[in-house]
Amino acid sequence: MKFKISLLFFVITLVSCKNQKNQTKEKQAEKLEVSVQKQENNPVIRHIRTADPSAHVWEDGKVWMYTSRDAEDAVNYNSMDGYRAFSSTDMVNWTDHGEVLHSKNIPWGAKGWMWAPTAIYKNNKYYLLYPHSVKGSKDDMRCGVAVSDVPQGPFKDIGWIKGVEGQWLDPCVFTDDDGKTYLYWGVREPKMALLKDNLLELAEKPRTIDYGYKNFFEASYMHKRNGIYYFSYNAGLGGFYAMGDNPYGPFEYKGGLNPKQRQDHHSIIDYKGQDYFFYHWQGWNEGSKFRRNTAIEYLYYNKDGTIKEIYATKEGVKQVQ
Ligand code: FUB
Repeated sequence: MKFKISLLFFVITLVSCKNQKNQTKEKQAEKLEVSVQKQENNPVIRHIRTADPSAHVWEDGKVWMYTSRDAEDAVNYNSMDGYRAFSSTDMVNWTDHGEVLHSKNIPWGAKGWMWAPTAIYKNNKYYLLYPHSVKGSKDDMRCGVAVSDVPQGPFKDIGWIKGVEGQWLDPCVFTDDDGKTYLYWGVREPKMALLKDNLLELAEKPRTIDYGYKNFFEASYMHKRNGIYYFSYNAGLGGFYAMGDNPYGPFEYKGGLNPKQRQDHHSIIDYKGQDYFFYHWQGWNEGSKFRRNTAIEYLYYNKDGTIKEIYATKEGVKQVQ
């Protein structure tokens, strides 16, 4: 009898232990799921502050991103100095290739004032184009050009684009399927022109872009998908866009792209069949308008080619396998 009771007690203990184990496993699984759902991938670069991301998928199949740099103690944009290159194959883990161009290596340039860069692969070389102030002046901003044989730099300055000296802000270069490269730029009034292949001269007189509205402020961007040309920009209070059927326009205004972002300076790529939106935001670790961080969101098109509005998230995008 004594033996039977002990055996019963042993079985009950065994069953309850098993139940407890199962419950713990379930709880652990639940926790894992919650932490997977809540994974915060934005901002994508955290060891330094980066802004104005110019993203590209180059010939090596990797995603490359060139950014400007915000100082940790910045209280204005004058102290922005030195562009950086980052690469990734999965959109979440980024290799920092370090500084690729600094104002001290630009013979004509002032210290600091290294604003939003853009990049292009042409003539079997990699180029950075960047708005930068001339030595001794802050108003005389030009569009510098620097070149490298490899995407990770360093880039060597080769001068500025002739014929458009003066107020320069935020160049964007776009190469169409026929190999022609266009330059977009401007503040308050967007401008564009065909570039010569040396990238140092315009091939025609600049034109003002007709985008069907009047809210342009800065950060012109051009990309093309399925024969549609998308001209996008920041209005100072959000990102907006317009669509057209050629690189010159006129473009038809379509409204918000990233409409709640005070300033975003975006770029757009397709990587492995998914579209991504790169931009900067201020919402992380005591960020401010001078202490910005690069972030990424998914971008989705509607059937008619228009773009679904994008909003900044902490989750960002998931790792590509
Ligand atoms: O990063 C400096 C300036 O702020 C850029 O040139 C603008 O696009 C804005 O992001």
